[in-house]
Amino acid sequence: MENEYKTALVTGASSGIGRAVAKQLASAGYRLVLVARREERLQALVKEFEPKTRCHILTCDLRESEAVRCALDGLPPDFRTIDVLVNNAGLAAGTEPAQNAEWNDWEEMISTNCMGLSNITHALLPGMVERNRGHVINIGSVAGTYAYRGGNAYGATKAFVEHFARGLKADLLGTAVRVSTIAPGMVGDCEFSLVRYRGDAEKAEAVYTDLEPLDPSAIAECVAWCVSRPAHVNILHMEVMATCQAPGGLSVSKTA
Ligand code: 8X3
Repeated sequence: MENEYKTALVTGASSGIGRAVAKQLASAGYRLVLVARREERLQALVKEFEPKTRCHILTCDLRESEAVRCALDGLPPDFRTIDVLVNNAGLAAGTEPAQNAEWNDWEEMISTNCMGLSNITHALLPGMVERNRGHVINIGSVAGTYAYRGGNAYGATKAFVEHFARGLKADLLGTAVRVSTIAPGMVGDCEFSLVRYRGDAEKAEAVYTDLEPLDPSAIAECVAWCVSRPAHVNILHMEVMATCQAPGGLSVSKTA
């Protein structure tokens, strides 16, 4: 049986993977609620999509649960029934070893990647269950499965994202609501690395020189594929790496 999804909400829709997902879902005929903090960027996206795709913009900070609830309550009636929630908003900050990391960076990653994602999921899930229709798609990371140097708190937040989805799937058993996590590896052509290196463009670009990373559209295609599976098929986890990337294995130090 085909699913009957009509409206998708994408967080972090103003750039990178979120923007690419919004594009894919727009071309698949979805009505879109686009969430981000930067309104001008969302406006530009809406200009690109309309009139073919109906869009509604929500500018709010996902870390603030009251603000999230107010924003969702204020959605116009024909945007209120969210069928697909794409939990994409998130960031990595810093690559220092844990013992040298900035507390603010950890706090920002934990509050955005875990709290923000939980806030909006908590707000939208009951409606999906009530309608017995919906799909939560989390954008995780290979960093949530494979630990690497400097990945510390970022990897841990993505492990949360991954495991949270598995927990949701367990709780949603017996309903038609589906849950997926897509875990990308290196994705270029977006702000991920620039944010991680706090705006240092040289360092950010160096990560992707002499190799071919994924681009955001590769991940957006995975999202579109997951949501378009027949209603009885739930893709729980997809791990997607660039061909040039592989899990690194264990390290040993003889000086410790
Ligand atoms: C980031 C994945 O491989 O760039 O989510 O650390 S990687």
